[in-house]
Amino acid sequence: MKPLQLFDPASSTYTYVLFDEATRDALIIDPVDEQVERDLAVLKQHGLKLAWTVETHAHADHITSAGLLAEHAGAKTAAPAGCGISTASVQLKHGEVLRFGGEAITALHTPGHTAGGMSYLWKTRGGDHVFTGDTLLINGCGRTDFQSGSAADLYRSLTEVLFALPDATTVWPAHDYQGRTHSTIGAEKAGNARVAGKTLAEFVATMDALGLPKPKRMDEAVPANQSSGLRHDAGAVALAQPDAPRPAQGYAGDVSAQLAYRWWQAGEAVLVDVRTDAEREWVGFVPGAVPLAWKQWPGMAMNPAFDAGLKEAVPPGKKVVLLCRSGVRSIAAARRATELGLQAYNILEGFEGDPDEQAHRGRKGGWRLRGLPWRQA
Ligand SMILES: N[C@@H](CCC(=O)N[C@@H](CS)C(=O)NCC(=O)O)C(=O)O
Ligand SMILES: [Fe+2]
Repeated sequence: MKPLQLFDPASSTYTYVLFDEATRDALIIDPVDEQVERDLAVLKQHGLKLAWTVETHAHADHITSAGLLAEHAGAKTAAPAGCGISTASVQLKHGEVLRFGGEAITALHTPGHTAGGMSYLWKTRGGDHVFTGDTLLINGCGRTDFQSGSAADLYRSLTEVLFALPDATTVWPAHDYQGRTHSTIGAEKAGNARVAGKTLAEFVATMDALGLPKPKRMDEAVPANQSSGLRHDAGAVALAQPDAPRPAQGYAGDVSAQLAYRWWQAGEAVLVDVRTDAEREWVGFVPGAVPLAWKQWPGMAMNPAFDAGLKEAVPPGKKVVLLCRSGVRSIAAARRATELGLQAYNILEGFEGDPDEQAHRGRKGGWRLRGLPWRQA
């Protein structure tokens, strides 16, 4: 098995899709926000279900699409525990394993480029692969002059952790600026210009003398990546702090699932489910909700299909209550519905699949509201 290797030319970033050939469960390493549509298309083309998004570190040069992929593909987010990525649902420690179908990767703490950075080892029948982030690049390595970087730590990560792997292990870096795609541990150990045959002191002197300019997007990218790429979404911030005042929030308000349920039962409100068709299909349908996907991809200002569908679904005089999985898209959609003249509410916290149904995911099982026995037989 080999990973699918995808490239973002703007930042020279490699994104990797790993999957189990039998179950089609997949994991994506270092996805880039501008490439989210491409990545969703790749998943679809290969018939994959995205189980995890994984970061090697909090990147300084581009913004992750982890949060978007969690929303659009139902993935869970994982990141190294020491990277300050507080929104990731799994905070990985050294030696921990992430499973996707019958496959698994193991987290290896490889600090130096950043203090929390990790590499991931994927052992397959066809050979071993290591995803080295910016710890080990092809004939190079990540810089150590920002984000708690340390040349001495990087030297130890390279020589004691990565170079301790078998020589035949394929190396898949997070970047290459010269069009190279992969290498091996054996080749890097023997010939890497920065570290091969160098003492710690020589390596530190080389790194200290690099004098590279700061990445162009660093000030924007690091904080964004520490919230899985969702920092511009006021909804995500509001949900993280539900009691914070929200001036000019742009819609009628947040309601509990219970209140929404009562309005819906009484015929006062139309319930609109803004998740994608694929998500509904995979995670489950919400009984009584009108399906109307809200697309919130980068650069997408207009959503004409949503506008038209909403006007058709909501008769005059009725409220509209919007729901999604985590409550991010439903807030954006509620703002849009308000602009269209509707009295629009957001369901706080969104919906989650019924835990009893988890074993049967993909079977169009019923959903339930958090804390409410609202199920479809
Ligand atoms: N020119 C790039 C910056 C590239 C850069 O600094 N890359 C980091 C990885 S985030 C690095 O470690 N580069 C190592 C090197 O260029 O040797 C930008 O503005 O984004
Ligand atoms: Fe980096």
